[in-house]
Amino acid sequence: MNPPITLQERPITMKKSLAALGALLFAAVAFAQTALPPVEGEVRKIDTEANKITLRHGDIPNLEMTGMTMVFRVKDPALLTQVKPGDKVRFTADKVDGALTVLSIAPAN
Ligand SMILES: [Cu+2]
Repeated sequence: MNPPITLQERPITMKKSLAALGALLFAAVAFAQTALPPVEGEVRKIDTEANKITLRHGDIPNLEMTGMTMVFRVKDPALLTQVKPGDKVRFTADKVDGALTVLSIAPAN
């Protein structure tokens, strides 16, 4: 005698709902990463060798920072070709592997 089909289908349904949950979590994480608030700033110095940029910046709510001038690491070296010292910019920053990192940057005007 064969077991009823419904008993075999159950684990498959379970797997499907777990996959759906996983996709939802992934989407939530992706959204959280793209939802960083844009910050006003001005480029003071660019160091392409060290992959770093010095920015005078306004408030960065997600890092609980008020305005100051400081050095950031840059996530992608290509970002340093988008701006030059003296540029007014808009950027996003977050802590990546313990380092304050610029994730996006573009001239403000
Ligand atoms: Cu700062």
